[in-house]
Amino acid sequence: MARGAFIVIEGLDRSGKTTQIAALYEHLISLGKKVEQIKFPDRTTAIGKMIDAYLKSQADIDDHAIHLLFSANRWESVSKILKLLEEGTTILCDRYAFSGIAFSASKGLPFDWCKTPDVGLPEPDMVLFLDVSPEVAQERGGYGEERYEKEEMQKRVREEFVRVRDCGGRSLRWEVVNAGRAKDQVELDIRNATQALFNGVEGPIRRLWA
Ligand code: 2DT
Repeated sequence: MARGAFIVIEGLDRSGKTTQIAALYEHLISLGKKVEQIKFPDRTTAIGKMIDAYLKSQADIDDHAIHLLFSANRWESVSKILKLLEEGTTILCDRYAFSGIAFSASKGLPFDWCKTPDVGLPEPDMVLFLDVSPEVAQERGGYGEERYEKEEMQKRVREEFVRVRDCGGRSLRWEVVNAGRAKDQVELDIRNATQALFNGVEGPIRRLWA
């Protein structure tokens, strides 16, 4: 039996990640596929609660320490991810290690240092990067209240995501989707890009940057 596909959706705030993941999820359900949505940070765990307090500015945590907590928050989900994939379930994942590097590096932490704790995580079969300009994000109602939701930070993160893509390694499939267009158009692009994965994937789950 083919294993499930591991699909990660990355992007800036206001890029439509949540909407597009929900649309792809419904599409897969309508095709009768086994599919699960997960998201990082997973704010429900003990580590996730610390991250949540940090993002809401209720706690101050050193930049290095919070980076490691974001990574640990992924590692604590690895057994669940592998189990789902092995039983043939497609995973749609909202943010992953790529956000981890882009956000921390944009605060000035060394890029390679940021990458290290996530080396060896399950590698996605595809990363869809939903790209919007800061101008479009502003038109969509601007940013929210959390720590990183400021225009300057978002601009730097967008630049860091390009570096993250370029360090992806040979096997990583990274697709950029122009998410500045109408919702339906973006939805169609995402469906077309991911379609070949809907019946599962042959071969083992690779490890990220390993
Ligand atoms: P959401 O708004 O999607 O809940 O994200 N972030 C996320 C990091 O700084 N490092 C990480 O490893 C991850 C997964 C991006 C909350 C914010 O947390 C940032 C936005």
